[in-house]
Amino acid sequence: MTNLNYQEKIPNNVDLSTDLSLQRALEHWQPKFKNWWTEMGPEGFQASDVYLRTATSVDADGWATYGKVKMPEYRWGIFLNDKVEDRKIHFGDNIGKPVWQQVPGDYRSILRRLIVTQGDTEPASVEQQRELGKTCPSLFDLRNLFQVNVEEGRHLWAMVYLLHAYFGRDGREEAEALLERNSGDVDNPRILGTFNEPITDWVSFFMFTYFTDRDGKYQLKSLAESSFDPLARTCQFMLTEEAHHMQVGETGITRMIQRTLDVMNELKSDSIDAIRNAGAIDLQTIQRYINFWFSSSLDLFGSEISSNSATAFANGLKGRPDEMRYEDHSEKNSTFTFDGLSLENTIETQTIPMRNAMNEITRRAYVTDCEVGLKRWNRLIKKSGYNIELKLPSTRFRRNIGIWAGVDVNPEGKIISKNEYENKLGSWLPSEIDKEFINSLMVQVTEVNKTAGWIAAPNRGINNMDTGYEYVNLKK
Ligand code: BYC
Repeated sequence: MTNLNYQEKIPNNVDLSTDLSLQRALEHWQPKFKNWWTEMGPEGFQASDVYLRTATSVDADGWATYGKVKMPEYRWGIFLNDKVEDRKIHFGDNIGKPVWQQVPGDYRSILRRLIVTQGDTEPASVEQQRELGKTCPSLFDLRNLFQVNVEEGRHLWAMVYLLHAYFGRDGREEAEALLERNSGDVDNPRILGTFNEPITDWVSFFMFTYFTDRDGKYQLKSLAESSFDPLARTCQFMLTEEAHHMQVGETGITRMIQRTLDVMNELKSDSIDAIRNAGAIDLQTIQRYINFWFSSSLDLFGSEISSNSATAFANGLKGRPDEMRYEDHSEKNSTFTFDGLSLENTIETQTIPMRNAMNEITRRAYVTDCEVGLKRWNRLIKKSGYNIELKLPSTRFRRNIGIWAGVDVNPEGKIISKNEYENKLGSWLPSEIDKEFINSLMVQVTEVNKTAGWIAAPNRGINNMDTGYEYVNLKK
């Protein structure tokens, strides 16, 4: 187990002080990161004390140390899981050879692209969420938002370290560019679609942390298998932090549904108007938000048939999540059969080389994981005596990347006419009226032990603290 070095400007467990030019380069980037945080990070609250967890070592006991911190003073640093001696490549064409401690020349540009794409999402999400503090439903939720934000900032550090340490000058240039692109910027947007979608309300925030952070989990799991050992070790540690972000999403949606059910029971009605008049969010609206964020997040896995993913797998750069669960780690001659799109625009069974299906395999593992929450929420609804079922739309619905991009498909997965699609799409996604209603609920609640009326109070605090603890001391 490696303790982090907190004496240095940049906390790290990579012996940064022994590589002076790397240390200098990162110390040069650090004030730029801090400027970016001040300009693009959480709006307001920078002077408030927030009950945050910070990593002090990468082992089970030390990676989460809790205490009140002002966000700009958070100790962003570089932490990699410990090295496994004699680790060998375990998938693709080079099985059994030692993993790489340096970037092989042949794979330099593809590895850099993977790292830049991953790195780009981290600050993007902080930018997307920057206004949410103004409408937090409770101090507990405000603290969770900031915890997610500082850790996404740390995940950016994780990728920037790799770029600086292993990619020379172009790595340094890419690290600068990660602070220059901005979410939603018309001229210089973030790389992947979902990270340019605005997140201006907490329903979207919980959906994003449930669905989009879960994409993060699956992409990180794939990169945690990489034969480029520093990338694998970095992603392994990021995954420990990522779990909390998804938990914020899952418990947030659960509390929202719980509040709706409580209101329905009080009213003895499932009338949408009555629920809304009572200040709760009807389940139909929640379904439309699920449709939006799930379909958007599916695009983040790339195309169903992808030569990029085949190359990344063959070369041992990016594996499948939990690669060891599969029997064949080469997949050189195996095939994958799935429902694809025929030239006549109909759904037809197709068989492709397994390696070209790696994006789709990862997406399927993700969908199965998403379903766990849905099952839990539906149990809650059923227990309250209502016959409404929340559903994930088909993976073919509203896609912008891959074989289903631009194909008119309904949430059940059926190809329909363009006319029908255009007429109905509005009813499957949050409408302007829905958004206005949701925005009307977004009022800041910062009194200790109080929660906004549209969401149930949390039933567990952070780190065994009381739910009513003052998680953020606001500076007036
Ligand atoms: N939007 O062969 P294809 C997270 C591009 S989230 C725009 O289908 P490939 C987080 C693609 O770049 C996880 N463009 O896909 C969550 C390619 O462009 P080129 C982020 C897209 O390359 C919450 C072309 O389409 N992790 O961590 O196999 C908060 C055809 O590509 C999109 C990663 O991204 C899109 N959605 O795979 C904070 C992991 N999808 O080459 C953080 C690293 C595809 O033709 N990235 N394209 O110019 C990758 O593994 C891969 O780049 C992708 C795409 C999975 C994204």
